[in-house]
Amino acid sequence: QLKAIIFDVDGTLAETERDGHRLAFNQAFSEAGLPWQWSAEFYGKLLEVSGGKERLLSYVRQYHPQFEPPVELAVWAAQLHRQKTKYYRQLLLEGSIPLRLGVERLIAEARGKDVRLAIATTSALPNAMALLEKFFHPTVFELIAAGDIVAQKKPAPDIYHYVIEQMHVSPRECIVIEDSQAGVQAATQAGLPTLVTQHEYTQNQDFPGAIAVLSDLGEPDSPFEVIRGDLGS
Ligand code: XBP
Ligand code: MG
Repeated sequence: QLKAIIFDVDGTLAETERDGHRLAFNQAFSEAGLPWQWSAEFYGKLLEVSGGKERLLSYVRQYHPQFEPPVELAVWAAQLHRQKTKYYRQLLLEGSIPLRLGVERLIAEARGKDVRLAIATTSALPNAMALLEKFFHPTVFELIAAGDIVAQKKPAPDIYHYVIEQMHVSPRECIVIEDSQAGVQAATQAGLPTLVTQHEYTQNQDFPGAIAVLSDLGEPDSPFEVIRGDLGS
């Protein structure tokens, strides 16, 4: 019996990376007087590191090892990330990023059947909230677990362990919806059955342990495609 659905945010509820997080980072770089600009293609590579601050630090270490920030590198990264958060929230509020196909429908159906709903995301809480507040009533998700609430970000299972513990559910009574390999790794390591809705940045990834890989969540007039796996299991 399905008791809860746990959703990832970035890439799963909405395609936030290319025209959201990436552009916000670029705006923050310009504002800081830095000549760095991430192309959509290059950002796909950077996405191997989850967490915006972690991604930024890994980029600087790899591509600008001589960069000398005015303050300690981690402090500088946190400051730049705060500015990036401001720009990201603006982009979302302007309405440039819609929900993915089928997300709203599935959430409405789950609510109709008293299936509990929660969020498990790597992105910073203010970023996740900007998206959730724009599209959903505050009572829709009983738990929103985000960003630095746990020590280790995805692919570590910490965020999913946290959600299971807070909700007092057995992992087998839940379904996780994720879009990335790191997300699947995190969820399956916590014993959670996981469905993938892939997209441009994750279409070449493997999702070992996932129940199935889908094109999206689908709508009656635009059904999803099963790319791998078996929904009957
Ligand atoms: C999302 C992330 C986040 C976003 C950026 O992963 O890795 O870091 O890219 O958001 P997931 P922040 O979908 O697996 O949660 O800058 O707020 O970290
Ligand atoms: Mg994701």
